[in-house]
Amino acid sequence: SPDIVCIGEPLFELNQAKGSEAFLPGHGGDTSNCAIAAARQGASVGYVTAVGADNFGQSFLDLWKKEGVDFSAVKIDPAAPTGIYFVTHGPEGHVFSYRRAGSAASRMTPEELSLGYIRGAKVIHTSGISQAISSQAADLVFKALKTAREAGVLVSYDTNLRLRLWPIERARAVIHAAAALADILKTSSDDAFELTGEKDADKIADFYLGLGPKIVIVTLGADGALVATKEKRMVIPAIAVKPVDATGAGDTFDGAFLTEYLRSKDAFAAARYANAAAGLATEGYGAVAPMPTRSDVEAALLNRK
Ligand code: KDG
Repeated sequence: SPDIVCIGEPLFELNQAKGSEAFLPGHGGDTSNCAIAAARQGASVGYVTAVGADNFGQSFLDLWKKEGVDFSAVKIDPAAPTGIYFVTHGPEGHVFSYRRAGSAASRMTPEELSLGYIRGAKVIHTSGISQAISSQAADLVFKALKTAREAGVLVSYDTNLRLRLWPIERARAVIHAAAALADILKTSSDDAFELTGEKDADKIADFYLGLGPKIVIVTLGADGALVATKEKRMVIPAIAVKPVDATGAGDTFDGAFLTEYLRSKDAFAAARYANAAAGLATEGYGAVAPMPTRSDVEAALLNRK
């Protein structure tokens, strides 16, 4: 298996740049974004999902091939479409409109999960979105989390709360059950406020460390990210960027963080790297197109403060 195995749903993207009538085609889906971000940093990565036997599914297969993401565990479901979403940009930032109900990925079942692929990884990464798309997808994710834990594979989980996909009560119950099985838990101050009622980043970190993860990351938008373990915590400031679209920035953080964490086992150094990668990913439209490569991130760490 690849070192990093991501699990979830890719979404074909139609993104309307500010002041434009046209929608630019692109690729999104949080866990696919994470996989591609990790591959661009040089990691060995694979993806577990299902796509339809349609043009959008094919364009993802082409993309993963080009980016070096292993898709041997991707199922093609001839009876269901690949999910799509639209991104528009308003005064509050980006807005997502989903066309994903009944998608191929939402029809994946726990029985289809290749346990060997999970057990052979160094870390698996999944999210609240991967569990929100259907109850069988949620069950598949729980099975992957338990399989990974039993095999000594690290578990990374991003809360990625999307309240258009499920009600807060269910999101909270499922995400917190999953967080209790994670080694690395990333949330944002916005997600965590909805999920826990806490506004203070240290209290949010305390809450999630209390559920079991050894590393908790709370992203703080323009204020950077708080990285917390039981022994140590640190706020990593954001780098200077000219943001146009934050879509996929958090996923870029995840992919870059996991790549660096596997190399160095230093959560603070990995978060500093990931924070720079995420900043750069906001400087262009779309989730995947503006994701930086390793040399872009290394240059930004030297030149942008
Ligand atoms: O983090 C960006 C993702 O949210 C975006 O690519 C679409 O996966 C997506 C979702 O479900 O919102």
